Amino acid sequence: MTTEMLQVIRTDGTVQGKMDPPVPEEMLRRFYRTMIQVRALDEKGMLLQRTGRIGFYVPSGGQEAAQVGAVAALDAGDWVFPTYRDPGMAIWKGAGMVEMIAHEYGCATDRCKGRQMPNHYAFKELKFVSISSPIATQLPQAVGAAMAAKYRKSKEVVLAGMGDGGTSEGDFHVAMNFAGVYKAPVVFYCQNNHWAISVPLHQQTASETIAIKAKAYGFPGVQVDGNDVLAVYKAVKEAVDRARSGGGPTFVEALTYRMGPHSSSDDPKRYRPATEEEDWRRKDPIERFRKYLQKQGIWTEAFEKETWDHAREEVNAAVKEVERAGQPAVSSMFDDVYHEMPPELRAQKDGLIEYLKTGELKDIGGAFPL
Ligand SMILES: Cc1ncc(C[n+]2csc(CCOP(=O)(O)OP(=O)(O)O)c2C)c(N)n1
Ligand SMILES: [Mg+2]
Repeated sequence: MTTEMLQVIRTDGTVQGKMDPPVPEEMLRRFYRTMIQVRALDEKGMLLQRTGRIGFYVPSGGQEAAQVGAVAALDAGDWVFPTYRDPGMAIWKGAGMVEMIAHEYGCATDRCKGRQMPNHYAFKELKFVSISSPIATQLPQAVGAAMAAKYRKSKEVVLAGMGDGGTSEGDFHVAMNFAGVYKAPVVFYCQNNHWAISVPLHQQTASETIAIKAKAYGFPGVQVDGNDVLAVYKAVKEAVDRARSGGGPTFVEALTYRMGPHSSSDDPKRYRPATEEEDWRRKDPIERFRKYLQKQGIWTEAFEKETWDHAREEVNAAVKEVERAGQPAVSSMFDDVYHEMPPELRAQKDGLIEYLKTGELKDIGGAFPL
């Protein structure tokens, strides 16, 4: 058990740890591109919400390295049980921008048919499991999936994501205990961004660190600089390798910061000092990785421009496409509930369709209140 925070890239972009084996250059570029895709999606997501085109958005600015470094340590066949602040994990696993944004709109082409909360993506074929809104409920599910993989001798590993706030839930302790006892092939991955909406970390736990809690459950816990994509990758890769080789769970705590509001419905100025945000802005994970790439001779201005242009064009084109899709048919809310629709529900559906024909029902939109 170590209480030292693992770091590879210092804030000035110089290297202090060692990547062994080294990360190939193409993968370094992909880290950068994906982090920028997440930020471009965020910029647009907040604008779309502020201009009333979507109801709700959850930004994850500041946590791009924590998302991308962790998911990159998995194999394609591994599972992610994410939180609502992990779009980078979905993008890395192969989710398309059109599908991501269709979900934000809950439009006719949204896979969730507008029935899930925005930002609660689900990509079955990518093993990116539908996001649970009640925090930490995904953790026992993730351990269950890991146990299933173990029984099937499949070598699949499960990443179980949570925030610092999630660690105060009963589900967190249930999952940790079960995984420790049965050596489930799971990596518990906590993005400690220091806030759970307006609740600061020191009101969340009296423990020295969150990672140290793993010791009580009988498996290793490590703390890593969550704004350092290489450190996150390294720590999670070790944990994934341990899980895959039968060594059981690991807990990884990534220290990071939510640079924006909790969601589009939150105003962090009401509960945290601006100086704290400024301090963390200086540790911006994208800036830090850019400096690193620059020092490695990989970054050029042309690469920067091309990466940002591509990310913004991709997002803008996706918005255009999604807006053409329109809303799901109101009558679709009756679908997928029963294999054969019971007569009372059929009557309600028919009644609603008749009522809609009167044209009395106008705009039923509005901001989601969370
Ligand atoms: C069981 C439960 N209680 C309360 C909430 C309301 N809620 C939504 S997000 C959140 C804060 C979670 O904080 P954290 O786990 O640190 O994740 P972060 O939002 O910082 O990424 C809370 C309390 C919820 N969704 N589920
Ligand atoms: Mg948090």
